[in-house]
Amino acid sequence: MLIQNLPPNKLDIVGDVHGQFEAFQNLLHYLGYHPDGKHPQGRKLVFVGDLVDRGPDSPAMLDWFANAQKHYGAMMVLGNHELNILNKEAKDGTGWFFHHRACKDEHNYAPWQLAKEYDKQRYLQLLNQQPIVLQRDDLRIVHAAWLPEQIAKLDEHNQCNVAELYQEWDEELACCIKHAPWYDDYLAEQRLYAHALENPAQMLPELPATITHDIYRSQKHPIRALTCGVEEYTSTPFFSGGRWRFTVRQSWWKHYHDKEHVIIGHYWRQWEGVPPKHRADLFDVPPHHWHGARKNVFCVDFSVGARWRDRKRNICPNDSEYRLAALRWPEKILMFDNGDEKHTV
Ligand SMILES: [Mn+2]
Repeated sequence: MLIQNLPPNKLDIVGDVHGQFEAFQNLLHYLGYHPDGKHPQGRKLVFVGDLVDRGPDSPAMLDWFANAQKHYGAMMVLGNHELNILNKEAKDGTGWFFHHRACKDEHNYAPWQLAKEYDKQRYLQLLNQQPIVLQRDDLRIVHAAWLPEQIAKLDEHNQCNVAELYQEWDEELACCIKHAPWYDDYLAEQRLYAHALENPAQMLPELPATITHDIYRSQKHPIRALTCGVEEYTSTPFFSGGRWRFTVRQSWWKHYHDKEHVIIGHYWRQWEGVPPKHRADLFDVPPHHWHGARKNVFCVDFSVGARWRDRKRNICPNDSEYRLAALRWPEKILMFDNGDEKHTV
């Protein structure tokens, strides 16, 4: 089921792990779990998604989760990275699973464990059984954005196979884009600026049809919107992920007024250090603060997925500015993979 219920237990809600299995094992230790995910007081682990990609051992993370789910009721919601795997979209950092992509990815992410051919089907089955949304009376968990309209659409298809539904909505999205009144202009812009769009040194004029396209695309597909978040216009274009961007991630929590707390990942929050300019406005509060209109949304992703950068600069995990965290519920305490603890406010 795409929307599932959380158990009534005390929870430890883990941010995006991104294949950083060692950091995760350390975090488990500080949270008081046995290495296999059993907690002596019966607490449960919940993951906000993006368990895989970029880090040194995505297969170990999935193997670990499969076992902990089976024996100790660990849960997760799907992140955009799991959905890429399910949809056979080989993107940056997926080379551990899509071996034809590995040579492109190795430069940043190797050495890393590649999935064994005979394990891949098992991983796909495991991921295909995980929900998009987890909830109970006091708490809501989704990878990127709590969007009531999109969750209502999910609810209508709650019994569907997630990979099939994603594909179906993908096709629908592609069709809607092709028939949109701005589509020809969009194609023309993309053709005219094909090279400039991928050149960080090149200044570009504003591309209105591209802006409309990017915002539309981020909103239209319910699963994509919930797991990637929605975009909005920015007057200061920036270069990121190999491409000029005219839209930024929207801080949807500024418009969230429900009383239920929401825990998310996805947004590369930074415990220390300065976030890149295009992300500087996303969280206008210190990193241990709740955010949103009612101060009841919390992003628990502290960018451990960027630790491959440390490897290149010979920075050891304990000195890293990138961290793995869990939010303890209902205590509202943050626990980090180096044993640091911090009350959230
Ligand atoms: Mn994500």
